Amino acid sequence: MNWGEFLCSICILVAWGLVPVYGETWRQSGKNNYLGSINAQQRKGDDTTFGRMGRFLSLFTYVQFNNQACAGPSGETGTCVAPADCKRKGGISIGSCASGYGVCCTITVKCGGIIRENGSYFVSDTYPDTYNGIGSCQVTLVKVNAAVCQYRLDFDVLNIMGPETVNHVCINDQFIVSGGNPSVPAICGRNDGNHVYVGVEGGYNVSPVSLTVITTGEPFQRSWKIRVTQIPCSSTMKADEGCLQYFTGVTGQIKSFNYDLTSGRQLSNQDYTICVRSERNFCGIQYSQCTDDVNARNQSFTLSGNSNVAVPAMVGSTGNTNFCPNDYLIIPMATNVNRMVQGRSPTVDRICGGVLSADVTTNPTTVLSTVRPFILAFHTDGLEAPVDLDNKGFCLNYVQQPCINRIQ
Ligand SMILES: [Ca+2]
Repeated sequence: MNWGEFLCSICILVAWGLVPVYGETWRQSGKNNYLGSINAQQRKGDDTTFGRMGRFLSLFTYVQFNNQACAGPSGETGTCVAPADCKRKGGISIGSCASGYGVCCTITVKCGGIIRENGSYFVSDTYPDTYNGIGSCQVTLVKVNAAVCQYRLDFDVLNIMGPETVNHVCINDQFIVSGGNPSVPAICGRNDGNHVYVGVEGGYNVSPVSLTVITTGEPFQRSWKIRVTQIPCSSTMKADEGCLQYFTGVTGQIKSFNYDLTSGRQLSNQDYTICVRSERNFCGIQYSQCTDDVNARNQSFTLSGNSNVAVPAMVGSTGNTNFCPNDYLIIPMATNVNRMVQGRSPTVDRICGGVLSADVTTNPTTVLSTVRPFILAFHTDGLEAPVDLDNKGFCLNYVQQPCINRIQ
């Protein structure tokens, strides 16, 4: 024990004895107070009055944890709380925080549990081992306070059985979110690193949101670890209304669910909106399909057609043979970058086929949209074979375009 910890220990012992007398001073709603180190301001002579005990308390102050997010050495996230609070909540310390006076507390909740702490993880009963059984594993989400408007679900790991191989429907395993808004499509397969937002009503006593993993009889080594972040209505991380996915930053990468260049299959029955926050002084956004170092031909944008052969980009909702009636990505008023203004075709909204382009072409092209807010809408129907084979969905890199540049 060093000198600071020694002082702190004495301070805690004395202070707890005073709590009944000075209770109101110690209680601050919604915060975890914990007596801690010598306060820097007070070392500078800033004397806070606590009545008769002022001089005593002027030497010490609280470390206010305030449920700040923290991270452990392996990248796991948690909440910075007093050690006793972590234990009381059934959490595990993954490191220290608040100058060593708090612990970074991570809470994992298994089947049948209730998630009521910000940053908790939903895991299988067998976690960290895989789960290979039949069943339904559900947790219920409860808001930490009335100011929470959304949950963000980060799939640190979500690896369950993929869709059947004919129509790519999730008939085996499914991850289901119920009770929130917008509705989350049934998701299956491999989704590590992806995320969704789930909106909830304001206030308390709202209808509950539950997360369910349904697993069926086929043998499969399933694993999931889903981080649940509670987002206040006033947060800059709050997604715009109706956005199932929300990306921030000037650059980023967007993938459809179960996207994997080796074994992934585009999921059927999808219908959702992806939003990218317009960063300050950015007026446009460019999308280009990701690289593919697995397949002989780039298959990072394969939405319709037989992906085992070269398929051109298809555009529009009707009018020619290469249009997109069933599965498509909507990029509002999309146009190809560097297309000559003279002779330019009208912009398109729907894109499908086997490469990303706003023209019917076999060459992948960077596509520009200047419609704000920046959104994409993804739709797939319930059929694939025999026309649509082995499509993988999409992976797009985006780059926002500054307003000072002449767009196009
Ligand atoms: Ca389809």
